Amino acid sequence: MKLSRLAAGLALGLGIAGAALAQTAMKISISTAQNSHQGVAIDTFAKEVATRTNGRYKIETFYNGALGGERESIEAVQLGTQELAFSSTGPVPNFVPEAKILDVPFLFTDKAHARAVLDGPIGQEMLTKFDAKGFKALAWAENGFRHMTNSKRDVKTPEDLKGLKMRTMENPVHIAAYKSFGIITTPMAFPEVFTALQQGTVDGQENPLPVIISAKFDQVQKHLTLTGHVYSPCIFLMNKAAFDKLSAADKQAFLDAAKVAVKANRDRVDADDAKGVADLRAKGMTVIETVDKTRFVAALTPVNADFEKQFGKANLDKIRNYKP
Ligand code: EAX
Repeated sequence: MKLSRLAAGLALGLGIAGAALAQTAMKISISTAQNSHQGVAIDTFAKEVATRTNGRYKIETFYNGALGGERESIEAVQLGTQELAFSSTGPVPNFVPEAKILDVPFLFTDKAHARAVLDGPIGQEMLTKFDAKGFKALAWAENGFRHMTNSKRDVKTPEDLKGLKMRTMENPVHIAAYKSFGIITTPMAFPEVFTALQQGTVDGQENPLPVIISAKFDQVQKHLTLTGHVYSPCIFLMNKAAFDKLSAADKQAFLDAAKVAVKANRDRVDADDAKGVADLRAKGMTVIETVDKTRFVAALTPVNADFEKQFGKANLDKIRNYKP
């Protein structure tokens, strides 16, 4: 064993990682709070990387958009000013257009379906598309199924969405679809959303329960409907040059760490989904749990025709009908 490695192992064993030893620090960021499904993901990743590299790599974790919103973080990773980011796919199509197809509304039937697609050949092949853009995409993770909240009224049918001013992600597929519902779309980075809702700049927003809970949107939103209109993946992105510099064993350590983190992330999404409605009701939100999904799907017929043209019906069907 090399001396530096021994020192690192010892330091870690004694709980004094960060002492004088050959250690490379890398940054990773999320736009949600530490106490969230995304926080669990990067905290687990940091711990796993430290263990698997005997403390030679220290992953510094940043929460709440402390290093910028998701688009800015991805930009920083592409430039290499930040080594890693964990992000929803919201702004990803601006960098890797191939990923756009995943954000099509009502594409996935449930989380098991989405996870199977992302972990299977379709998702894994898509991860390789990031290479040419300066990224190493380590793994898909999860944000969850997105639901609508607003401060104006209960949304029971797609007609109830008409005229609502809603913050959207900076994602062209979402924006096109939500316009088709009659929503007045206002794209905005996540760190600005709470204030925009509080000040009434927008009436509503849409996000998975784990995000709604961790961002405390119940404090500024009254009405929640479980529309589940879009499955929102997350992704672990690393600067390609930084990844390429790692030894083969360390590359594997990072990939394995991401895999363990994805499991923790998905488990937390499941836990939040299981208790989210009761939690948010207890905090004063009215929650509509069941809607006639076929009506929401039907409202998207015109824009779906565009999506079929843009992505190819065969490609969409391949995802829709995927069986592991
Ligand atoms: O990644 O921007 C969004 O609405 C995202 O879902 C949120 O930042 C969590």
